[in-house]
Amino acid sequence: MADGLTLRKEVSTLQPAELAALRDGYQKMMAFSGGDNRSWIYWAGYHGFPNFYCWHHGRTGFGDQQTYDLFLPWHRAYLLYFEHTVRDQDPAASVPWWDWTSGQSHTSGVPAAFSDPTAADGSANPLLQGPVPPIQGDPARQTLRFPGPPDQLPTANQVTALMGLGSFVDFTSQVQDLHDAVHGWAGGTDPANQQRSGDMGNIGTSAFDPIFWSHHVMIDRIWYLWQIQNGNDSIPQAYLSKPLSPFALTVADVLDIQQLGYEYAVSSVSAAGNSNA
Ligand SMILES: [Cu+2]
Repeated sequence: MADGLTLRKEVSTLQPAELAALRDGYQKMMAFSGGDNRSWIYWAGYHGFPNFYCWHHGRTGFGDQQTYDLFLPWHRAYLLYFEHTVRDQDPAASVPWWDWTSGQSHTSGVPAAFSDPTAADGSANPLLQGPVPPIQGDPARQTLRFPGPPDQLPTANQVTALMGLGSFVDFTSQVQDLHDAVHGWAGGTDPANQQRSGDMGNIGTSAFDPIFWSHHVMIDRIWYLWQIQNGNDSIPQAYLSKPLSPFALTVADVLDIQQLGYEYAVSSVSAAGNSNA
């Protein structure tokens, strides 16, 4: 783009060349071995196994007995670094959001971009599955999904209701509940083996599934739309200086997405029926 911002789009609106660039970037990351800081396994390993840096719901730990919920800012920083890594492999790629409120998602479930076994050129689709390293004696493997019924995904009305929450603390809690529901929906349980569940439902391995990133871009975009409507004044003061480890950013550093170098496309497929420009 002319202004140098990376434009994130809804996955079903990607042009063939944009989808090919995304697949190329992911494929190249997946080809590096796990110890390489350009690899899929390396980046997914910040969220869950083996490093577990991710934030979900409130917790203490800053030495002041206060509960903090850094879910939204932490994942914004994480997506930013991940997207830089993807773009190092293919500069034409950006990480799209998956609008799980869309009519298409409520009819077909997981978007074809993520569920097709092959890419346009007939090669294996790197958005279908991601590599998981050996964990506790289990061998290396690929991620699995057992998605639920499409009409059980959260609705646009549920997202619209969140926009009316004036308090950041309320908003972050309730948007996480929708986020949790989509993780559980996409992971699901193997109908042929009730003991086996999909990775999206498991904090330890969800980030190895390529759809994780587009689910979190959807959440990040909902936060961005909420920020346009509600501003940042309700974020508790004590949050602002908190570090988003292991990233060299604080909460205050990630409040302005344009300053971070990216922007969301205005889309007809828009959560909350909101267009933002
Ligand atoms: Cu998540």
